[in-house]
Amino acid sequence: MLLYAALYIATSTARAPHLLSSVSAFLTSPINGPEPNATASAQLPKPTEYDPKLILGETHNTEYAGPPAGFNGTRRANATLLMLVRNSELEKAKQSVRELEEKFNRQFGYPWLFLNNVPFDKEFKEQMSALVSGPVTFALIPPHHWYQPDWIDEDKASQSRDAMVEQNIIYGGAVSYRNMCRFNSGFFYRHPLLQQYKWYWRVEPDVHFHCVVDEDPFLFMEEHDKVYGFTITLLEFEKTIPTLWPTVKEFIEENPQYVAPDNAMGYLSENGGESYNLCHFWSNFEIANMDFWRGEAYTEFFEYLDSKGGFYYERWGDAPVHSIAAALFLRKDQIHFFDEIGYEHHPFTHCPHTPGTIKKKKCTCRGWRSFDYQSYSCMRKWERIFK
Ligand SMILES: Nc1nc2c(ncn2[C@@H]2O[C@H](COP(=O)(O)OP(=O)(O)OP(=O)(O)O)[C@@H](O)[C@H]2O)c(=O)[nH]1
Ligand SMILES: [Mg+2]
Repeated sequence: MLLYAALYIATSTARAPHLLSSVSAFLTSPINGPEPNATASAQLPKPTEYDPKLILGETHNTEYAGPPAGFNGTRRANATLLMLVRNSELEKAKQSVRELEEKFNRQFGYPWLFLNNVPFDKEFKEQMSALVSGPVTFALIPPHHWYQPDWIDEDKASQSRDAMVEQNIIYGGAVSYRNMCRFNSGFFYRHPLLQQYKWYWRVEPDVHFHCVVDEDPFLFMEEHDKVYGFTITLLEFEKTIPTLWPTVKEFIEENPQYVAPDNAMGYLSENGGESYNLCHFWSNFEIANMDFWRGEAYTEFFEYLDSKGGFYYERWGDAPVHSIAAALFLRKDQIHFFDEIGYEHHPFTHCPHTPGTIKKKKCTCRGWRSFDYQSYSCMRKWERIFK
């Protein structure tokens, strides 16, 4: 294992010398101390204990020669399969990976990248490497991309957490969940190992892929000028985002130049943007172009939201943050609904509804189980903007 790590660091830094300078920059950046509130996350090891070389990751299965001929032959997009995960979620992560490999990746051969805020353990790396068809990298998140920044007023944040616990709001008391939402909103695409990629498919532990994916979704996106792809759209818990929409409105009043013509505001709002209808794309599944997150509009947007502290003073999720940005800063036709990808993240399942697709894609889900037209879904609001 150590040999792999040494070899990988040697080869990756030789190929990309900027990685080393990025790591030095991370090392000199301010890093938070332990989290002050007595929540589960406060028990995490302090970020400074880890070897910064772990940020550059450890790659396994480097001898992989590529997928068998067929499908797209050897043409592949500049893409990675991406999972943020904890060591304790190994079995659930394996379940997701096994299904995506079987339904898609064994034929396409995209690399996997696993990210974690603590180092991956030996068991996780060994078992996952045995499961995937191609190269797989395990890497640490730079601490200052993860932990609550020290400019956050912790008294105010902890009062808000306590109030959310009182109201039984899911993950209302968790600092670690907030770290995760902020990381997924504004940092994952800045990880040094993601710089080489344009596209990612976000995968979570314990999800199901119900249909054969025999057309490359990355190439589809690229060839059809798509930027953001989803399978499930639903309503957000309002109590987790009370000031998000007013903040978005302030941002777009100050920066109207970022709002795209022919955007998807009609999906987000019933009254032209006066109020938010809570619709968002469920971001535990995303296939998207990171150039969008890295671009000026989203960078300014994320910085603006982050500066208001709502990831900690409330519990802003990456799903509404990504969705609102995609819906406002992209043309609506740059957002793609992947009907043919049967997908399940408890408690919701999307099963294809285009006639003939369930049979054609050998789906194991039943159409009637599909969440798409249930009351909590926003699919009708998505569809209405194309009528
Ligand atoms: N490394 C790491 N990953 C985390 C942490 N918290 C959440 N994640 C990952 O972030 C993603 C989202 O977290 P989940 O716990 O699935 O949150 P959720 O989907 O809103 O809620 P669930 O209904 O519990 O699935 C998953 O890929 C988790 O594995 C953390 O503290 N550390
Ligand atoms: Mg989840």
